[in-house]
Amino acid sequence: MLRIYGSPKSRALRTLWMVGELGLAYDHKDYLPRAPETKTPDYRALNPNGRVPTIDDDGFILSESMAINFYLAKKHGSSLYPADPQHEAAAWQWSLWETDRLDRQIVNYVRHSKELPEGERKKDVADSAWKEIVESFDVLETALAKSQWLAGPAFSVGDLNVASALYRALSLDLAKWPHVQAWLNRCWERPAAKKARAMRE
Ligand SMILES: N[C@@H](CCC(=O)N[C@@H](CS)C(=O)NCC(=O)O)C(=O)O
Repeated sequence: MLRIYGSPKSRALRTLWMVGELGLAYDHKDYLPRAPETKTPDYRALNPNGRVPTIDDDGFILSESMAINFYLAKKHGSSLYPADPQHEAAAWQWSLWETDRLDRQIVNYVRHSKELPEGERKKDVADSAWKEIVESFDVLETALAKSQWLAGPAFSVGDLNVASALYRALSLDLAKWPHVQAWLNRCWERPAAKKARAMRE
């Protein structure tokens, strides 16, 4: 049995979207980030980082949301895992790129401009995150102006990983990046995406 550790209000959202795409049954440990359950010796044995998500797939333990999604798509023979090595590499490229260029930046920007109580917001954190987001969205816009999807001719784990990581961008004005906006909408219109999002909201 597949067990997923992590609340939909965390990066486990990405895993929950993927299992929805694959139609997998799973047991869910709905742990919030930094919740006491993530600090126990038992959980630390699964994920020494104490973070979520983590999966236990019949004893195979894996963390890192993007790696989990590649593993699940490949293991279950899904068409979301590109068969063509170049498309596969592009899916990895965009997933790694997102982790470096947008993952924390989006969280920092939205938290420090909207989500945190006003007294806790830091303008310098929001401003420097936004500067990096603009540069990265320009890169994404150029790529998506040439192709509907990030890794080959169809929606893949590459799109899922990047679009799910951009959950907070759904609340931003993306008019300056029309191809990013249209692609993000296409991805989040998928039934499995809507289902995962409903678990969070
Ligand atoms: N790169 C990791 C990041 C995991 C991560 O930072 N998860 C957050 C929740 S979204 C967490 O558990 N934070 C707890 C902490 O910072 O102590 C992934 O993509 O899985």
